[in-house]
Order: sequence, then structure tokens, then C-alpha cells
Amino acid sequence: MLKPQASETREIVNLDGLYRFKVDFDRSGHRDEWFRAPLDSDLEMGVPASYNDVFPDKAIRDHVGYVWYQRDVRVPRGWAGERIHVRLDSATHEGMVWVDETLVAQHTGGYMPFSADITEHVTPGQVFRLTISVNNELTQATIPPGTITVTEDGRRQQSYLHDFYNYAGLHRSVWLFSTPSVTVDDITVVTGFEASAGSVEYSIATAGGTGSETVTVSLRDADGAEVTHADGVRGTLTIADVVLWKPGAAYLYSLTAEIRDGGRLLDSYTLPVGVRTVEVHGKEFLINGEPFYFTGFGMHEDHVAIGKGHSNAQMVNDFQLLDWVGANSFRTSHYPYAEEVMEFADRHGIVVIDETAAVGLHLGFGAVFGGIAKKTYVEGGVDANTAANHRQAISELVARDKNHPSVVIWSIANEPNGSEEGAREYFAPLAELTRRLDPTRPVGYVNVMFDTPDKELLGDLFDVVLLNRYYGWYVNNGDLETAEQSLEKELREWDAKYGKPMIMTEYGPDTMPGFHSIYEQPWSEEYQAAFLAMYHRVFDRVDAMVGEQVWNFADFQTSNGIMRVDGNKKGVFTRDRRPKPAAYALRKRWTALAGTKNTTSEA
Ligand code: BDP
Repeated sequence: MLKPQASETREIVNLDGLYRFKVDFDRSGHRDEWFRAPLDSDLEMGVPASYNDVFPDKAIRDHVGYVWYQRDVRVPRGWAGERIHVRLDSATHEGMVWVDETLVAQHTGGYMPFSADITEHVTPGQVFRLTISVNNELTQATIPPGTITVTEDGRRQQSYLHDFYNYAGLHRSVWLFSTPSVTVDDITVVTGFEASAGSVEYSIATAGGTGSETVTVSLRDADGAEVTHADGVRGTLTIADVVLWKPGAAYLYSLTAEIRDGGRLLDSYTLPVGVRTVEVHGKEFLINGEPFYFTGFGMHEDHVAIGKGHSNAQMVNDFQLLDWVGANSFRTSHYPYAEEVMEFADRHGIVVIDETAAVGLHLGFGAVFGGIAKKTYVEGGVDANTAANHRQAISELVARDKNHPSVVIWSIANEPNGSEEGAREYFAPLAELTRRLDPTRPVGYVNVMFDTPDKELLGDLFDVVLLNRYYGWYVNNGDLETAEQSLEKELREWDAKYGKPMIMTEYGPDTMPGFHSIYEQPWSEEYQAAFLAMYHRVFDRVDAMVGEQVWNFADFQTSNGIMRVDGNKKGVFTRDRRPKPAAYALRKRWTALAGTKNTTSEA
């Protein structure tokens, strides 16, 4: 799935900005066909952003159902003869798109782009009305899942099993773009190297042609000088004296695919390409054949006021803080992030564990908090419907992110029930699907603390062991001594069971900024630092540990609950990105680690 771009043959117009906005409180919008006229509302909403925290109105924040966005769009007059498309980088969780009165697109899954060819419905030079309805509902069949209940007085209420606020709306950019009628429809690259010679295996899918067109590919270095070129829709490009893409030292070539009819250029698309390899070898995680040790965080797309809205300035700030703290990696917990984030990681040599939105696939979780233990893999629970949407989530993620050198692991779920009957039957086909779609990257799933090695049923299906552990927080709270013993014992059991590389993908305690204690009391800033230091002592004693990603980079918003005070406070930075003392401790460790464990290419 190629991100739209401007090229010699393509143009693109950004449709971000202010939209007319209406909340569909009584679910009448579709029935009354709101797309037929200007929305009857005084509200306006900025795109991209979550709408929830923008209005001082509880009814809007808690609304369960549709909201509507609308604006007028003028099609550039020069686009006559071109194919014209509208693209939403995401609509959380379901989007329906009308061009004037025609439904042109519908997509479920809140963190993936979708587009529609609207050529037949618009006229270059003229204005059309773009209307988008966005539904925030999560059900047992969606990814992530949720439950909707209706109160006696008719209010719809949304609950879900994941620990981040169900922000909704148009979180990412909206685009109008043109393509020629014969296009480069997709590009897939697989890179490698031997000694100083790099290779880029490429394959190009074209659309709209007759078959008589020719396809050429050229590769340029970072200075724009041509390195090599080739003809045909697939082949291997060789780069003499290749400059590898390395963690902490990104280098990007650019591959341009062109379609020609005789001498006439029909389409041209340029893809950044980083040459690197990823491989699991015994207990090691190798990037470019060298052992790599992950440092960093599980993150969230989460900011004050804009919620999960993408902001380039906030993104740069987050990456700058990652750099400051010495992190070399992050996980896109718990959903795919904006493509701008992936591209930034590519350009700056940040390593990414790329995760689907399959979080909350564990119906037994309720019992931990005194509720009823429900079975997970039953009809109406995590069932065939969920699996179908999960397959879609994996397929779309790989299609979108397969060419990013920064992505080194696919994480296909966070903390599903991995020890109950039905877990293997559910996950084996999904692991296989991921490998079929991308045979080049290790595949993992993130294991929950209840699924200890004696109970867990899935680890052999995956290449790496990804663990979230909360010894010292949800168990052994305030007792780091016992926690240290339990943690080390369990890590050694995992090592004995699978002998695969292991990454701690979550560890950390809630920490109230400004709360101090000389007794290492939970919630104090001192406890967070001591907790992390304890984990690090253990990691340094267990060889199979190849990475540490603290939970979380920053405090983030969650749904209401007796364990959350205006959200989850496990951030090493506050929600407005101020460091807690643990940030300085991490900075010290991670910068020092660069010299011992291989956390950067310079190590
Ligand atoms: C884990 C989840 C994560 C939560 C975290 C926590 O993967 O989403 O936010 O615990 O409780 O279970 O802080």
C-alpha cells in the first residue's frame, strides 16, 4: 500500500484544517442522510485530532456512536484526465466517506489508511462536499474489541479491556491526490548485503496498463546520485560499497519506479529504502548480523487536548526526548502509529516493534479485579469474527509498513489470553499468515503476566519472547526484594523453555509526579527509579534478554477506574513531557549501555 506522494506524474493536496462537525446523538445521521446538505451544526473541529477532549462537554466526550465531519473541497483544475482519489490516513474506528451524495468508501479499523477513487464523482476546477461519518464503537468483533451496553434510560455505554482512552475521530491527515491512469500500484523491497555489496530485491505491481508498458527502476544514494538501475517489474539491484541502514545511523537510498509507454513517462513513484537485515539467531537478535539490544519504551499516541491526533511538532518532540534519554527503539503499543512516525524512525535510525491493534483479547482479565472470569476463545468472545478482523489488521499493517527499515518485529497482539484452550488454534494461523505476508521479519506476540512459562501455549509459534511484567507493582507491590527474585526466576524459566531472544516490552510502576518517599513507597518518584534499577540488575544477569522497553514513555489518558487518576501514570515523562527522575536514571544507563551491549551501530 503506497502512501500518496507528489511526483512528476502525481499531485497531492492536504485536506487538514477545520471541518463542520456534528455529533449524531440520536443515531439519525445515516437515516436522515446528513451527507446531502451542509451539516446542521455550529460546531467546527480541527483535523487531525481526537474530538473527545476538544469540547467542554461530557456528552460529546462520552458519546458512543457516530460523529460527522464535513467540508467543501475544490478539485485542482489541472487534474482533468487524471484519476482523483480521497485518502484518510485513519478514521477511528470506522469511517464512511461521501462525495456529495455518493458513498465512496467505508473502512473499519481505526489505525489504518484507506482511499477511494472518486474520479467519476468530481469535476476538476469544481467544488464537492466531502462528508465523513466516524463511528467510535468497539464490539466483540472489532480490533480492538469492546462491549456496548444500553442503560435502562437508553444511554449507550462503551466498555473495553484495554488501558487507554477510546479516543476517536479523524486522528490523521486527509488527502486529495491524483494518479495517472496507469500506475505504480505497489512496491515491495527486501534488502540484504554480502561483504560490501548491498542488494535490493524489488517487485513492482502496476495497475491500469495494457501490459505493453515498460517498467524501469533506479536507485539513488542519499546525495541523489544514481547508484544503479534495472528494467522489469521484479529483480535485484546491487549496490557496490553499500551504506547500511543501522540503528542510530540511518542511511536511506531512494528507489524510483517508472512506467513508460515508448518514451512517454506514465507514472513515477519514489520509495525510501534502507538496506539492512534482521534475523533471530539462537538467543540473539541480529541487525545487519550484529547482536542488537533494544532500549526504549512502549509508547502511545496521546497528548493533551488532541488525544490521539497526529501532530508533527509533538512527534518531533517525542523523538527528541527518545534521543535525549538514549532510547534506540520503541513499540507502537497498542496499534499502528501514523505513517509520519514510521518515516521519521526510518530517517533517524530508530528501531520499531510494530504492533497491530489487537489488544484486550483476554476475557479472563475481569476476574483479576474481582469480576467474573469469562472464557476468551468462545463464540461471542474472541471468535471467528475477531479472527477475520485480526487477519485484516495484520494484512493491512504488513501492506502499509513492509518497506520500513525501522520495523524489525511484527507484534501481532498485546496480552491476549495465551494459556487457555483455543489460544493455539486462534494464533497459529495468524502467526503463519504474518510470516507468509512477510518472511523477512521476526514475528512475536506480547505475553501477559498471568501466562507464565508453565501455562503459556504459544511461544513456539513465534520467533522472539516479548514479555510484560509487573513484579513490584501488580504483584509484590512495594516489595522489590521478592519482586527481584520472582522476576529472575521467571526469566530463567522462559529461557529454559524456548531458548529464544527475550525482550521486556513492558515494566514500570505508576508514579505520581511530585510524590516523594524515603521508604520506596509505591507511586513515589523514588520507587519508580528503584523499580527500574531492580529490573535492570536482573536483565544484566540473564543472557537471553535482548531488550528493555519501559512502560510507558509518558503518562497517558485511560478510561475511568479506581486504579487510574486522570489516566495511567507509568510514564517516565509526564503527559506534558516533563521528565520524572527515572528519566535521568534511564538516560544514564542507556547512554552507558551503548558502549557495552550493542544498542547502536557505533557500539
Ligand atoms: C499492561 C498493558 C498496558 C497497560 C499496562 C498497565 O499491556 O496497556 O497500560 O499493563 O497496567 O497490561 O499499566
